[in-house]
Amino acid sequence: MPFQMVRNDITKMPVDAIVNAANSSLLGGGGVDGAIHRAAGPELLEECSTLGGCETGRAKITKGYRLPARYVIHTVGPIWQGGMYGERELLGDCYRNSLALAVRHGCESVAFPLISAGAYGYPKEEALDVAAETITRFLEDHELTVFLVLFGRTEFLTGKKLYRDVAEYIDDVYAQTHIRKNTERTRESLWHRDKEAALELDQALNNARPYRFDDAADLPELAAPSPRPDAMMAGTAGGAPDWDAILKQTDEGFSQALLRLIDEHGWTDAQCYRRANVDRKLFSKIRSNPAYRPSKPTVCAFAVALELSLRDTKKLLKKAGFALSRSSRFDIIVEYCLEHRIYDIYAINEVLFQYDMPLLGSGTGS
Ligand code: AR6
Repeated sequence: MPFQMVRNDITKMPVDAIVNAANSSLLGGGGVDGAIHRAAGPELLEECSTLGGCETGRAKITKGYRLPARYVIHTVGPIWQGGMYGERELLGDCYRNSLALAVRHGCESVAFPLISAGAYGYPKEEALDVAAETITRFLEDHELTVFLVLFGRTEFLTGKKLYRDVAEYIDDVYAQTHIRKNTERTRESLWHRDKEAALELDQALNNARPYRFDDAADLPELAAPSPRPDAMMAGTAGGAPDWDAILKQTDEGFSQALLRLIDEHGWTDAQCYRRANVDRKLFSKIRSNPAYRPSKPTVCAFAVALELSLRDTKKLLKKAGFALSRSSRFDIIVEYCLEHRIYDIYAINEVLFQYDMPLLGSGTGS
C-alpha cells in the first residue's frame, strides 16, 4: 500500500528510512528524537554533531546504525504558535523535503512520526491532515511506500465529522439488528398464546427495512459483453455447442471488469492504481493474470477510486468472490461511505484505522 497509517514505535520499523522529529541543533532531545537516539546508539549523535544543525522545514540524513532502518532523516517541525506564523507551510516542507531526500538516496520505504504533534504543540488532527495531504500529493508522481506511524492514543481521530457520522450509523445498524432479533423472539412466544397479535408482528417485520444487504446475487451483471452465439457455434460439427468458446465468454472476471472500468473512465492504469492506494507491482499482477483473486480491501479501494455506486461495488466484489455483510464493521463502514458517495480514500482509511480494520489499498497478502 503506497500510503499506510500504522500503530507502532517508529524505532521498530523495518524500512529504508525513518524520519526523526528533531530540533534545530540535531543533538537529540525527548519524544521520538530521544527514542531514535537511544535505539540507534551513540554513533548517531556523533554523526549528527558534524551536520551543523538544521533549519525548520528542512531535512538532513544520517545512517541508521543499530536501527532496523538504513537511514534516519532528521527534520525540524515548526513550533505551534496558533497557526498564524506559517506553521502549516513549514510542516508541509518537513514532509516534502524528507521525502525528496529519501528518493535521492534510493529509498523505497519511509516511515514518519506525526511531526510537531508532541512537544512542539501542533494540534494532532491538523498535523495529521498536513501529513496525509503532503504525502499523498508526493505519491502522485513517485513510487514509494510511506508509513505514518501513530504512537499512543489516537482519540483525536474521533473528532472528525466522518468518524462521528459512521459511528452513529454503526450504532443504528447494531440497534436495528438487536430490535429485530428481540421482535422475532417476542413473535415466537406470542404464537402459542395470541396468533392474531403474532400475525400482526409478522406483518411489521415484513414491512421493516430488510437488514441484509448482501443481495449481490440478485443484481444484474456489470454490463459485461454478452456471449456471441456465432462464436459459440463456430467450428462445431453438426451444430453442437463449442464449449471452449462458451466458457471463454460466459463470465467476466474481476481483472477484466476492472480493466474495462478503467478504460470507460478514460484513465491510465497509473491514475487508477494511485487513486486506489494500490502499488504498481500488485496492479501488474492483476493486469497480467485474469484469474487473480484480490483481497476485499483491494477491491473496495478500486471501487472508491472509480467512484462506483454501492450497487456496482457489490457486483465488482462478487466477481472477486466477496459480499458485504452487516456483521462486519469494515463492510458497514465501506457501505456507509459508498452510499453517501464519499470517495476520499484517505478519509475512509482514517475511520477504518480508528476501528482497527484493514485499510483500503493493497495490503500484505492481497
Ligand atoms: N514512535 C513513533 N512516534 C512517536 C514515538 C515513537 N517511539 N515517540 C513519540 N512519538 P515529539 P515534536 C510521537 O514531541 O512535537 C524533541 O525533544 C508523539 O506521540 O517527539 O516535533 C525534539 O528534540 C507525537 O505524536 O516531536 C524537539 O525538541 C510525535 O511523535 C521536539 O521534541 C512527535 O512528538 C520536537 O517536537
